[in-house]
Amino acid sequence: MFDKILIANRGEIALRVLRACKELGIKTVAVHSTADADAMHVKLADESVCIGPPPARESYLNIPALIAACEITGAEAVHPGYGFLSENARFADILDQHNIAFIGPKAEHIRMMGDKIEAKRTAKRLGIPCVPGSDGGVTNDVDAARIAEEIGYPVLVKAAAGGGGRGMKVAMTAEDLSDALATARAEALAAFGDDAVYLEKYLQKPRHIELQVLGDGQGHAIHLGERDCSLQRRHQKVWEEGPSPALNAAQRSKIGDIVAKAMVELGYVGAGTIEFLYENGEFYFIEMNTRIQVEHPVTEMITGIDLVNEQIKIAAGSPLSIKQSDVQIEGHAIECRINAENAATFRPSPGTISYFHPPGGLGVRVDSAVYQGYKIPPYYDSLIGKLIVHGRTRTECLMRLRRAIDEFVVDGVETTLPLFRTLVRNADIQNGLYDIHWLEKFLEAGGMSDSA
Ligand code: MV4
Repeated sequence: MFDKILIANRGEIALRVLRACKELGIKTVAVHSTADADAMHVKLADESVCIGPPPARESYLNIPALIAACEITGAEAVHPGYGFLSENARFADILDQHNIAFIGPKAEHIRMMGDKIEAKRTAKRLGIPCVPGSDGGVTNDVDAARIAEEIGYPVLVKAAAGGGGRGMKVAMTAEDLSDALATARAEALAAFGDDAVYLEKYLQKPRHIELQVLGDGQGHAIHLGERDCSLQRRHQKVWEEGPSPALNAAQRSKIGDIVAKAMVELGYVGAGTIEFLYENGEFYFIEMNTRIQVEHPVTEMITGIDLVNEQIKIAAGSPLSIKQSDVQIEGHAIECRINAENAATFRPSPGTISYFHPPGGLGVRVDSAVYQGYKIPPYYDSLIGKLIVHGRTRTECLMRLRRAIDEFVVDGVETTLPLFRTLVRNADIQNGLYDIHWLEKFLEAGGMSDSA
């Protein structure tokens, strides 16, 4: 096992990783920008290193500074958290060249899944059901038009280097296709420096359902059920829950077995998430994330498995200690992302937290790195914390969530808590009847206009 881990991140995920290290008896090194000298992850770590000025590019994304911090402190491994360098294959390669372990998958798999065309080709080869579409990229309008006719309109043009919704354009009919291709290509080139695009059948009312997996690269891989992340705004998830209100145990086990077998065949190492669109009872692979995700606590609450602890043990070379039959989905969990933003307009509200009172009690978990008197720096994301609630049933979970939200007090900055107070009382949400467009439609219809 590692003796010392450097945590290449900030905020609540840095604390989350730190807690897993403490439980394993591993020493921790925090890194921080000059804007984060007062951050909680710095206070709680055994050691800390300042790695640069506030802009992430010069600190949390500064690979030479991170390598130097490892060498100065003698850290043997780096946990990247999510965001920043967590899906940077070059960073994984450079750590390897310095004999420092990357707590994550092989660089080759990060690279493969970062290219959405390659990811889809791999998924298809491994027997994972995919959205009907072009076999690889489309290079000219004539081929694209022929493929679009085959799959049927509407079609979606997607950037190979994309993900998270950037560089996507819908063509409702053949007349729209050439514009959609040109716009998607231009956006992809500007955003990613790569204009490769591919085509998919456009699914109009899917849910976003993702499966958590763990692999050890030693012949074992398991799935840990799904999270339903359909409630999002501008590709930012807002509310995540598991199990999905749309699935039953047989459906879960069928798709779960497919992805677990695929991960064995791939030799996947560590934690990963296979993202699907789900419509009319069918799963369609869209992407794979090769990191721990923001919403991982949903899975932890319904399985009782500490995913970060598993990531660390796997990176240290241990074979998976959990068999598929050990994974039992128990009860229901919901996570709300509490951001320092106006709950109706989503305008960021940085500033000082003058009062902070998180909720508690049975089945209530708050993953946060803020404290009373903490000044939220304007340089990074606006996540104040995550409220995760577990209940024996979805109904109990919703009751408990309603109570926990009402108990949560954050003063000094605006937060998205009022949004959750509204959502948890909404009939569609209570009935689990929502798709990926539900929240944006609800907001456009003035669902939060009283709070604006
Ligand atoms: C789609 C789709 C409909 N059909 N693909 C958006 C982000 C990227 N990860 C994939 N995305 C989508 N891909 C096909 N073939 C609709 C979306 C999409 C979406 C997906 C998940 C969650 C929220 C979304 C919001 C808008 C569009």
